[in-house]
Amino acid sequence: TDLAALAHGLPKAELHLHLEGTLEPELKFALAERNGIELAETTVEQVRATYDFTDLTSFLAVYYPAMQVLQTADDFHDLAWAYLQKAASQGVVHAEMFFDPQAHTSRGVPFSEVIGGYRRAIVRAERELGVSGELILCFLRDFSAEYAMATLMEALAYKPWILGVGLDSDERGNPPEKFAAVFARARQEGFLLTMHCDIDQVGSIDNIRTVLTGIAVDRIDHGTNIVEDPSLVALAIEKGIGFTTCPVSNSFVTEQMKADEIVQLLRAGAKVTVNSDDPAYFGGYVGDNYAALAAQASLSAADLVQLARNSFEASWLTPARRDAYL
Ligand code: ES4
Ligand code: ZN
Repeated sequence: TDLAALAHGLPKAELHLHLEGTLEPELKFALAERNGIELAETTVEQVRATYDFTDLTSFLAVYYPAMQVLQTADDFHDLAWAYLQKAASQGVVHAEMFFDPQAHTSRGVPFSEVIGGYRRAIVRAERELGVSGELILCFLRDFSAEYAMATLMEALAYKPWILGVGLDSDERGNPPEKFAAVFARARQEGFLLTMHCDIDQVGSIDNIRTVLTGIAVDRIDHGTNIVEDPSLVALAIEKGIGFTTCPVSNSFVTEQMKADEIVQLLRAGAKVTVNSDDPAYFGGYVGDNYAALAAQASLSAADLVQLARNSFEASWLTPARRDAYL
């Protein structure tokens, strides 16, 4: 339809994308072969058959083991380059991309290989695709705060290549306050801050309150449960906080897109954005997410234009570059 074409064609920023979540089965096989790794599956269909997620835990149980094929800077380059080309084909002109260094350093891959490869793909995308890219370092919240702090210290050597820090993985039992000192130090070092406040957890409204008023993040990833508390929604709007929602991902980890919550935030005037999260696993890149939400919530063309506009407003582009897109 025209709306789906608009969803894919509108120039947009992607603000919630895990680079490790862009590993398509075909590239997984190619990297396994290059690195001499034996995989349990031998066909793309067999790999996709394991993508039978019912919640975050069942997703993460497939997501982390797949990363073993990523070993050298070339591997990380090839992963990010494939994503950036695909994103460009769905209207992305700017991408602020999460990466999970601890998913690699914890299995012996040096931080320098990870970030060196990703950075090379970003420089290439700028030159060959006209797409700008930035990295956001995510700490894995199921590891210790000490390991997160050590990772932050290691990242300081690469400050010009890292725009901000985030927090992802399993939220249960790992609330934002566990990382308060790490995020305070990150802010001191000049990084922008965001955190996943996931959507399938009872009581997540408390975590949203903590990240808004205590940690004082610049953005919230997911966070759609905030609609449970209208006074918090008003506070987020007053602070100009962006929300990076991921409808297709939501439908996997919670069995619904959270379309009502996303539209409620859109109508309230919050800087709510639409993103792809882990597109290789959930089967939808960012344009597909705009289209899926539009179909589910009967959005208008003007709504899609507003969502794309929000993606620049909630981005961490410099004001001059952001305004050039508005
Ligand atoms: C993630 Cl869907 C999701 N939730 C939490 N952490 C993640 N890391 C990658 N995808
Ligand atoms: Zn995410």
